[in-house]
Amino acid sequence: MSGSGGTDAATEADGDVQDLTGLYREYGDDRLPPGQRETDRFPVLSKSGTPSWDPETFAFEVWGAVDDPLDLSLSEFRDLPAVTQRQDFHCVTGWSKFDCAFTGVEFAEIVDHAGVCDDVEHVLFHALDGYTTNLSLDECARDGVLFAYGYDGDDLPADHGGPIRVVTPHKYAYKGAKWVSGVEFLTEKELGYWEKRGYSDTADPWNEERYS
Ligand SMILES: Nc1nc2c(c(=O)[nH]1)N[C@H]1C(S)=C(S)[C@@H](COP(=O)(O)O)O[C@H]1N2
Ligand SMILES: [Mo]
Repeated sequence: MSGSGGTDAATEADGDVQDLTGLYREYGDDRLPPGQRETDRFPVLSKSGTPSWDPETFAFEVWGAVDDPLDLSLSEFRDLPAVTQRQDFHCVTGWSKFDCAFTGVEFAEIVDHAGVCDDVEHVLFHALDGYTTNLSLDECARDGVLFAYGYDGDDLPADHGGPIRVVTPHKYAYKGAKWVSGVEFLTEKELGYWEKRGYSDTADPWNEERYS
């Protein structure tokens, strides 16, 4: 679970907020990764604008090498156990936003529900705008990887990936698919949208892994 498990009543009235902002200590002394500048804004970065979706028909699907493929409505997804975490956000274009409060379902929760097969090593996330991004199963299983539907105590804004997005505080933010609609568990790696176009597959911000 989270490192310190601190609480912050200012960001979430009805529960504990896990503090993951100390995650950088695993990588070095600096919370701000090299070559990044801190911003108070939360810029929007999307390859092709914000897709539209219907809350009545939206489905979160899990398939691939799993025992129980999932097909969850938005309300079913929101019924899963959730956490709120304070964590930092690092965009490969050079900005970082500290102290984002995301509420959502931990990756491990989805692994449990779907019964991921033993030989799975890779994950490909699919999104409503056709975006994809890949991570190893180990990288997904870390604290901080959430399917977030809340931000700062409200619904996650559509521009930032609502109804559901992935957040990956230990990676550049292109590893977190906005408008995530599907998770595919794979025994062989498949590269995602930016990974195919020359961005780093490993994407470690403290090691400045921006390009491949
Ligand atoms: N579906 C989807 N997810 C995406 C993207 C995208 O274009 N489509 N862009 C990625 C990139 S490059 C970044 S930096 C972050 C930006 O998230 P934000 O717009 O909330 O700041 O989303 C990532 N996830
Ligand atoms: Mo990005």
